[in-house]
Amino acid sequence: MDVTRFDKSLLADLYRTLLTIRVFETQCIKLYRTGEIIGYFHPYLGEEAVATGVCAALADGDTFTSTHRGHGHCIAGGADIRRMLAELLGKAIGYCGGRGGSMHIADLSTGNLGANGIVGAGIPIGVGAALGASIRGEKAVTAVFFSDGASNQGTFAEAMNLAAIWNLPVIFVLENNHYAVSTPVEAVSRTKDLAERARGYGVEAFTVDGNHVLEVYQRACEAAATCRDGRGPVLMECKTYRHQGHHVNDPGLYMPADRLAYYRSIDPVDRGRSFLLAHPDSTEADAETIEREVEQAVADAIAFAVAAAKPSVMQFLQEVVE
Ligand SMILES: Cc1ncc(C[n+]2csc(CCOP(=O)(O)OP(=O)(O)O)c2C)c(N)n1
Ligand SMILES: [Mg+2]
Repeated sequence: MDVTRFDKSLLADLYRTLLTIRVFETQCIKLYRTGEIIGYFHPYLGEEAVATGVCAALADGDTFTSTHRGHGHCIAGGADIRRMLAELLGKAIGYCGGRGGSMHIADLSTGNLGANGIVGAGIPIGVGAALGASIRGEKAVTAVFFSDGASNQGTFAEAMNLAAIWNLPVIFVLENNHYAVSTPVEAVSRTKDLAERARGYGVEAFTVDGNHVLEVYQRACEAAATCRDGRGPVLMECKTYRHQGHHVNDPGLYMPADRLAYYRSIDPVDRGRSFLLAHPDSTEADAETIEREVEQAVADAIAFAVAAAKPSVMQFLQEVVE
């Protein structure tokens, strides 16, 4: 792929988003280790190009649904990382008032219909949003993020079939990171490419390198155009790999060292940096400026969230007992 044909500003934006997810989660894991963040935490490290490329292809008014591994979708969708961090620290200013934590962040102002702790549950929610947009005659598209494990849930089959018969504007984004907890995808699927599953429903589908942000972006733009033309849905399978176990306390010993090394050699953030630098008008200083700004933004978000107030008991109960 000729990366020099993309605008420098797009390459810079993509690198900034990739790096923000990387730095945000790396810092959050430190806060987790010191006990400031509690509960489950499923890192998106290694998968950043999927959310970054897909969300960059979405327009104002589009929506998306997320998963238990949702920080990347949230950030790429445009969420305020200060309020995300506040949520992770259980603070009142957090996206769910400090009640939801990692797996429940939603941000309707950026089209984020919500992370979800139930595997596969975001798929029909996204299809419902697309049905609503289609009934209202809007041109909006919904991206539905889910992973290989969720593609074995009944919700996938039912939602896919409904989206197909109603030609709904849905981009099914199958983040194939090759594991559902410790179960390798090969153990639970006979198809080499999970994209094949969509074709059985008469749905256009393709497989992309999920560690290549420009490939993801370009194919997501095409998928969005297909959906806006009334020829949806589309499924894009993005092949990627986690940098670590299923959640922060899973050592991931079942992940073969050579495969981990391979995927680290095509790290999405490093590649995003090299795509920016491949542009004839880019300099090393451009990348360094982004790096400084991202580090600062995450440091500011941590300071903001640490200083923020915890909810009072009454605040905490609001909307729960009402
Ligand atoms: C319906 C349901 N079943 C089981 C679980 C427990 N669980 C949480 S994450 C997970 C694995 C999901 O794998 P996948 O869909 O591939 O997502 P990934 O973790 O790879 O992003 C499981 C089984 C759950 N949260 N919901
Ligand atoms: Mg998976």
